[in-house]
Amino acid sequence: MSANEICHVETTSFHNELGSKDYPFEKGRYWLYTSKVCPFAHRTEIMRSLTGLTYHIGLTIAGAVQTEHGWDIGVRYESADSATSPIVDINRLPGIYKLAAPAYIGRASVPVLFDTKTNTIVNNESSEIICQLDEVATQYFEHKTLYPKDKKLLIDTLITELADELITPIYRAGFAKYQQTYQSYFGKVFACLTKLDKRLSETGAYITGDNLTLADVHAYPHIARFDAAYHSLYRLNKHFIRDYPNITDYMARLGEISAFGGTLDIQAVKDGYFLAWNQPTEGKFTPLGPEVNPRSGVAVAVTVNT
Ligand SMILES: N[C@@H](CCC(=O)N[C@@H](CS)C(=O)NCC(=O)O)C(=O)O
Repeated sequence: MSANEICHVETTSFHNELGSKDYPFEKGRYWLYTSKVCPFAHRTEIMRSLTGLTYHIGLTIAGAVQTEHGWDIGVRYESADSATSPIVDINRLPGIYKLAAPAYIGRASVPVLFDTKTNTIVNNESSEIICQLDEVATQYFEHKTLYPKDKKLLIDTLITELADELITPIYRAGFAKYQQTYQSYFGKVFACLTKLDKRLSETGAYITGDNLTLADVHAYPHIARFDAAYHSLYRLNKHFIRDYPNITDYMARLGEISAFGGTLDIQAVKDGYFLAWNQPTEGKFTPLGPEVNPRSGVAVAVTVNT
């Protein structure tokens, strides 16, 4: 399998619904597998925390550095949040996929929302998982939805824009094999950041206005990884995020919310990207700079004291 084949713009295979007849919401029944490096998995950690579902859905955060054997859930990421996987005899995430669907031969990606009652995978697509967490928490608890009916169209449009104009181009540039391909996606990434900076100068606190929505949960994880990882690893080096004043303020604002800033670990992100087997660099070591705000990921200085 080549690096391009496992690039993050690939699709996922499990699309069941938490809260449906087959997967009714029950305290303690479902389990999330994530990794600190993965921005898609990060969305689900943010949402689990924002909804208060931390008390109802367990979490195993895999070791941040992925190898060719898949995510390591045996030696998990050390934190108060990350618990031992309930499937104790399986140490690698591909084993969980095999248990859930023995004939499955696709990627064993994070995030995974797993059903411990039937040993099946409910869903492995972050954008769907976060919607489902939002819905379940709104239905059963006092969570105020981040996907209100009157804003759905706007939120969907912004999420699609972020995916097509920022997130996918980040990976396409990063894994490009030719100058021209790299250049064209490089241009798209920085055009989108300029557009987002302008948008944030007009909207107020968050992407859609004064209230936090699912669009912010989509935006934060990739932007938080930009200065420390994508800028150098994927050669997206026209600007740092810190060169965009409104995005910088926005990221600082989100970083103050514990579900966002408290779930970001920039060192784990850097190790995960720079030491992984499937990244576009030969040297397997982690760069020392830039110095970033630990709650937003935005560079505070581009020099580093060694
Ligand atoms: N579309 C998926 C993407 C998930 C994804 O690409 N995860 C990556 C890490 S960032 C992964 O686990 N890759 C492992 C592999 O492909 O083997 C989502 O949004 O959940």
